[in-house]
Amino acid sequence: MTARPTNLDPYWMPFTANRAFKQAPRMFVAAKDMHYVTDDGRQVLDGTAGLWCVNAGHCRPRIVEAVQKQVAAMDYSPAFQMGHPDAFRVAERIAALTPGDLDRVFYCNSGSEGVDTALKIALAYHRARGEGQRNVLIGRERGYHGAGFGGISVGGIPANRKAFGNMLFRVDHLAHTHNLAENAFSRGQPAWGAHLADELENRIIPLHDAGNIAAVIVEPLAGSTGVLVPPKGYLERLRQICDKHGLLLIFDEVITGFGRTGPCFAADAVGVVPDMMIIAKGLTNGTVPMGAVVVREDIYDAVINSAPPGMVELFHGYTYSGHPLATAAALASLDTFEEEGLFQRAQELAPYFEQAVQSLRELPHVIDVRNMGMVAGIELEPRHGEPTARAFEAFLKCYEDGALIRTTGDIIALSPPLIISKSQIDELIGIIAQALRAGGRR
Ligand code: PXG
Repeated sequence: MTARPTNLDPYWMPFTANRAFKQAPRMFVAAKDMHYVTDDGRQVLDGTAGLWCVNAGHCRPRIVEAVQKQVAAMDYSPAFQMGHPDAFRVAERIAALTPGDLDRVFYCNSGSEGVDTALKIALAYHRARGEGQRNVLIGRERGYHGAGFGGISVGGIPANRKAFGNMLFRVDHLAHTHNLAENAFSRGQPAWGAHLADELENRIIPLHDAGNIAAVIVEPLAGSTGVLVPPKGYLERLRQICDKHGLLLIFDEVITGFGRTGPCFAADAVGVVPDMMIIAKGLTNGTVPMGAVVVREDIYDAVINSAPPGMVELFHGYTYSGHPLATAAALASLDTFEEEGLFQRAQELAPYFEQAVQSLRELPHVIDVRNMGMVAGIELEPRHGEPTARAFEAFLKCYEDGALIRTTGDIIALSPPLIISKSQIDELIGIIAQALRAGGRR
């Protein structure tokens, strides 16, 4: 079904300017490796791995075949009080990939559900240990943790919160780490900013009392709000403070997982092991929705052992937790990552990618370029009285010229599939440079 539908009205599109889109729609109808195909037959180079998820590139045969085979063999299996073998296999594979004793895996279907699940497990864990008063959750400004009520509560994006009023109420936020005066044009992790973690100890803990706080949740690298790379030493410092006061540290690795920052997880890149990790997106290479929360074994044990034998221990889960199509896609994706050494490739390609994106600093209105692994943010000076317009015009121009980029505010975010070649990096940066030059006239 590739012909353009005549009626675009019924579909209420997510996080999209519906009216503008429906006047000038942009539609993809096919994808292969590094490219999408538009409904008017143009190839578009994917600079964003879809929405940060297609890390191995599009329609990879192994993944396609695994899903096709699975849908014909067993379409669905009940998630509660029943199991199917691949759900256990995927959990074992994930546990082997995640660092430290992150060894128990709870499935969901998206990052947003993963965030809610992690927050609920944190609360259940403290309660199981007789510390149910620990129920304050700490997020961070400019954090994105999906669109559920839990996620927008600990998240720190004003626009995602302001229309919705009711949120979790025992929540506080750390300051974000973005500072152009100190860190503009940093390559990799910026040098300035580790001390920002001290706010947890100096302001938040005294205010709420450590004994009332359940968990701190952060994206190790904040993606959605414009690629905010963690300052050197910052996440280490958060870890130390959480340890000192018995707070769980949750890393939301929905974007950073599966090679985006180089190694499998950002936790590996910075050498910090959280108590829980949320993953989604790249887990199935974007093919079938799937998310998971990976927790320390003793967190699982505490919750499990607090319930009477034979009883359900955690009253939480989803109809589609560990869906057979998702587990088939996950196994095939993890095999693909492994066979192709994609995380290794990401690390090897990162310096070339860095050089290429940093070359954009000379272009009109570029006020910062930042990068880590295979992710980069290019921040533009907002046009007076028209915030977001400059970046969105660049997005439209790139799309016309054959490249998909992502913008948030006046920041361009790049996160190409890890299979991108050097010449495709050059092509992507060339198209962006042209768009920035064109936009530079205003
Ligand atoms: N946590 C993080 C860190 C995310 O980036 C979610 C949770 C929610 O995941 P789901 O699967 O519920 O959407 C996300 C999602 C963008 C963009 O371009 C980012 C996301 C989704 C769509 C667009 O920045 N991140």
